[in-house]
Amino acid sequence: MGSSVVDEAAIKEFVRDLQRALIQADVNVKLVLTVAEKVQERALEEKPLGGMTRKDQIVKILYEELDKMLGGEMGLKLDKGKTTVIVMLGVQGSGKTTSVAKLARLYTKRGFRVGVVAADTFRPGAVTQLKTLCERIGVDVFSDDREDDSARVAQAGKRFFEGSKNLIIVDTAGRHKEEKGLLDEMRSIVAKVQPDVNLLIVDGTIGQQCFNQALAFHKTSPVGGILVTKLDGAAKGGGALAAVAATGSRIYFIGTGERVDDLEEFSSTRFVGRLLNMGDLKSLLDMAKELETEVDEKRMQRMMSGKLTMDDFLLQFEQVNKMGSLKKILDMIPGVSGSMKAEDLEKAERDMKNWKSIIQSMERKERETPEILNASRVRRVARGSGHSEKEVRDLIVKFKQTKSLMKTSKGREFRQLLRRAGGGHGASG
Ligand SMILES: Nc1nc2c(ncn2[C@@H]2O[C@H](COP(=O)(O)OP(=O)(O)OP(=O)(O)O)[C@@H](O)[C@H]2O)c(=O)[nH]1
Ligand SMILES: [Mg+2]
Repeated sequence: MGSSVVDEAAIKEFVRDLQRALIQADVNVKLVLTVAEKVQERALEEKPLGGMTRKDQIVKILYEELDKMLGGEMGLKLDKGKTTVIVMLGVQGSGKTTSVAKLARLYTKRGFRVGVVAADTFRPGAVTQLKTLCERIGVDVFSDDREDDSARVAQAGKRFFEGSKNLIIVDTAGRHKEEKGLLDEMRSIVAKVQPDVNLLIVDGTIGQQCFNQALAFHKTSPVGGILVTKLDGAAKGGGALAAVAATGSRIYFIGTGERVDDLEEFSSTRFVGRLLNMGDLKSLLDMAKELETEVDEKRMQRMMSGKLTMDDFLLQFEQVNKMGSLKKILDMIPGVSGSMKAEDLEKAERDMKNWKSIIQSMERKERETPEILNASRVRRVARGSGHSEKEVRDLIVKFKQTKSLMKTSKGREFRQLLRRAGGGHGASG
């Protein structure tokens, strides 16, 4: 009792530490509170993996929650077989023009034929800036200095490159007499060129203003992705999380300097590590994954030696079910094997649900040593789970068959299948 109270106090203290770190990193306070609550709830519920400290475990949980919010690590997938049009959105000085060149560089390296459109007709010098940057990296720029309607330039540029390029990036203005004018301009550019992605460029150093900026753009031109700039300095970029929250889109790239090569693909382990001032979290998460597999290994070992518990039985089936290869597994089990039809599979899935509620009604002792399940225990479990005694007895029979199967050569195959199915269930659980 005493130790769990201490544990709870420690958990709360760690969560408060992390909360402070996030707020210092400019993460929106409301977001911090929501995430922290979830983290605390999970930390109190989940036991740390053997060999992992409470603190590491809480960081891991926090990472998982933030990663969920950030949408994972999936990069921006572009298809070389079609022409993709990206329009840059962002307030003045956020880094749009620089990022156009960075993206052009990156995708040229990846074998794309990139064309850039200079549609910032507002700021004198904008076209020259873009041309200078692109000349250095050998990327074609379309511009028209007689036209001051940016939407028309954008459209002409798209037409110009269509057919010869498979990635067209449109640079836009960020400066305007007033915000409304800028948003209207973006709306008409987007209406004219029908981009595949509206990429929002967010200055990583601006912090809390991110939310309203992102929301304003998103309302006029739905944001499809985010690029956070200027994360080469001291800024932690927590404001960018608000841009994610406001638009519901992912961060795809991080700008890490003024040079054209200073662009990184977004990595949530690095980003969250930076927010928490803990470097790249990858090694911590790798360790957790290893510990998780070890636990599984131990379970496997136990199963191989024929010491199967009801919990093992259920857990393995649940894992397999998650992987969607239930049919293959069930085919190997005595009594279920033979050709499985769709309705059989449905029945098997139903069975599994029933088994789960039956097993959950067993006492711990009974789950660990099912042999003790005598008639009166079976009756109690049946009543407790709302199933018939026959169903409980059937489950026990299946369990026994599986247990003895584990020791045979067919069992080895079975275990390999389970291992493959259950393997690689990583940090996201
Ligand atoms: N340190 C650093 N500086 C950056 C980064 N990205 C852009 N900058 C600098 O930020 C300043 C503004 O960048 P621009 O690309 O001109 O910004 P913009 O959004 O096009 O600005 P407007 O055209 O005025 O709307 C320039 O001095 C860039 O060198 C970055 O990732 N890191
Ligand atoms: Mg610019």
